[in-house]
Amino acid sequence: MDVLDAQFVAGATNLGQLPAPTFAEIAFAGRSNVGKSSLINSLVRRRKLVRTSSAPGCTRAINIFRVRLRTNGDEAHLDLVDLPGYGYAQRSKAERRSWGPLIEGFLSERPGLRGAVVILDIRRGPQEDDLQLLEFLRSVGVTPIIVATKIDKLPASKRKLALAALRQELSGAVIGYSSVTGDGREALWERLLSVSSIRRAENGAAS
Ligand SMILES: Nc1nc2c(ncn2[C@@H]2O[C@H](COP(=O)(O)OP(=O)(O)O)[C@@H](O)[C@H]2O)c(=O)[nH]1
Ligand SMILES: [Mg+2]
Repeated sequence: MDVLDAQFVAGATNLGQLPAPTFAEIAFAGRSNVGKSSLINSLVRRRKLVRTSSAPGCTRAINIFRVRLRTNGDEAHLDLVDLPGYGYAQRSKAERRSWGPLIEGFLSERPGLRGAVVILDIRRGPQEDDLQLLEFLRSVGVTPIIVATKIDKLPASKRKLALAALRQELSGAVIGYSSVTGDGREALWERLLSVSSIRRAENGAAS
């Protein structure tokens, strides 16, 4: 799997501003500062495609990035959708409430959405709002792809145990990831391609 190209397509602070979907889409969601932008940059191997920040909570828009990739000798496109971070405690309640409809509206109404990557910090595990998001995804039938990031912050001896505990707590698959070392990148791409039906389609009919 090679990323041939990745570029910003559109950003919007309300759903009506978004362009109609063109290719399969995967959403990325997580608490502010969990490492969502870094994860997208690491996936596409562009250091600065998505702005990362040490001042949390400053991305309020939905941003779409288009990736052109090659897998099994064929080219395909996939749109990665960076959703606003949630759960930033220092924001006002009113401001936090205003984000819910944007995130939930996108996840429930966007045709062509194939799955949602839910990003957790391996050191903290799921917080209440992460669990709410997972429940919401279940209720609208969007496939969750759970990623535990920043695994480089744990000593290697503790990673396996932490991942096993998370898998048990969430009763499902959890992909360990580090945007610093690239650990987990292949596993996550494999999951994204399969959820997007890109791999299956390309193995079958020519396009
Ligand atoms: N050590 C380490 N730091 C990370 C990782 N991912 C993100 N960070 C750091 O965490 C902070 C927040 O990252 P960012 O991608 O902006 O988070 P976002 O708010 O969820 O988009 C930044 O200082 C990043 O450098 C990771 O995998 N490992
Ligand atoms: Mg970000």
